[in-house]
Amino acid sequence: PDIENEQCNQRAEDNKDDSGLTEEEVVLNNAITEDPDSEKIIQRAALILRLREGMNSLSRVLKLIEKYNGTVVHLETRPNANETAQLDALIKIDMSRLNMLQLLKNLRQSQTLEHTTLIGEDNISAKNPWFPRHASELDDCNHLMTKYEPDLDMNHPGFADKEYRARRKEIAEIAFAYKYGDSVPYIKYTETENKTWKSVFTTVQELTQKHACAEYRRVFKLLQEEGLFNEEKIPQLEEMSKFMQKHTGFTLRPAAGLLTARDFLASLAFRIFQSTQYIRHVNSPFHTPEPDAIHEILGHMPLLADPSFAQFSQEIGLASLGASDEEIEKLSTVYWFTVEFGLCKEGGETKVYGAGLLSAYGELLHALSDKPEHRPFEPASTAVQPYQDQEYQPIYYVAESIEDMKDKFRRWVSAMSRPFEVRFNPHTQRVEVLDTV
Ligand code: HBI
Ligand code: NLE
Ligand code: FE
Repeated sequence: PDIENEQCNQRAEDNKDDSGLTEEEVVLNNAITEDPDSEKIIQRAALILRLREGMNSLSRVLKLIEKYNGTVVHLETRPNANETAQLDALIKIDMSRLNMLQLLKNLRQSQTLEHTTLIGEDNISAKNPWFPRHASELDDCNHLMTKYEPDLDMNHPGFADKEYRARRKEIAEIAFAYKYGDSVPYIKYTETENKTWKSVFTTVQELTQKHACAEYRRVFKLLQEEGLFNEEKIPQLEEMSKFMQKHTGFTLRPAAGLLTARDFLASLAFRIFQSTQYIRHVNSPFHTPEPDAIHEILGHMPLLADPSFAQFSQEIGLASLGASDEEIEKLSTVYWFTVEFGLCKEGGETKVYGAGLLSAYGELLHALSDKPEHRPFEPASTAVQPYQDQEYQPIYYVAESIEDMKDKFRRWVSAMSRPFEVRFNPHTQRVEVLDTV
């Protein structure tokens, strides 16, 4: 056995350089010596070990972790499927990077390996993704999707209009410069922009009387009474923000354009709505494929000032934090068929609560006609229904009521596989994470 061990050590030696480190350890080591903070940076890692002498081996490993000033944050064992005298263990530890390297070296050395085998190691950051924990961190959640921009899309009504494109840029700059805590900058809208508003507003005002859900009509009236909604001029986002804050705590921050679904949904977790501030092109007042301030103000803001709808909006936002890409896709599809294009029943009639319909009368009338298909809202199937974001929808989902839609959503979303839970603490305005792994 001694000879065998000798050979074994010799082979291990062959892979090492003069300093006695393997190649990957050298790389890691170099990174660490260049980084004066490596002693201070505590990282979390997961080790999967085979413990050859069961609990005895476990106590050796734990002593070793203690020696390197590590903290065990999670420990699980189970009998090895093939060799019941052995245990497999999952140990998650917090430890400085420098000590982590030493610990891994030690675990790999033959002395420790007689008792344990290091099967896997993982810096678990993939399972612990970054997401904003406080509204101030939304300053980093403003990634745009390059879709339907007048500079890029030849079908955009503003594509050939140089002046329009320059105006869009000017207003986008305001959003890029915005930082948490600022009030939303005032925009002096042009005569043309106010004219566009007027033509949309007067039609929406008339149509929503008859076709919008009761929750929308209630707040719309309030906004008119307070003078914020009138046909003459586009309301300022800062004033809309103050109005919503008074009713539900929702506030606004300016967005430069269509944001990624992840960034857009994240802000909702903090009861913050990222709103565009530019106005659609004057040649297409009644429908635009991309969000603009008219869509945000007429479509979204009345319902964001409704307590129950605001609650739903925050819950879909909280569900998105740290979700996988696949889950984000499902959440944004549900968002699309509810918040953007939802229909609901009300006293035997079908009404509209989707913002994309409330701000686009062409599509509103289409949605309520017998042309498109109406299906009952069911989160699991709705979440995987491909949708159309250039033209009118061929399918709409009808909820029994907004309240019922919210209940169904809650039941569905609670089965999502995120390995932790989040909750919003209104006192600190922070999202708290409860590890359930
Ligand atoms: N970005 N600025 C902005 N406004 C929206 O309404 C919006 C968005 N990004 C994505 C999005 N809406 C939704 O369609 C879902 O993907 C969440
Ligand atoms: N089609 C809507 C409108 O014209 O107001 C905007 C939809 C944004 C998703
Ligand atoms: Fe929208």
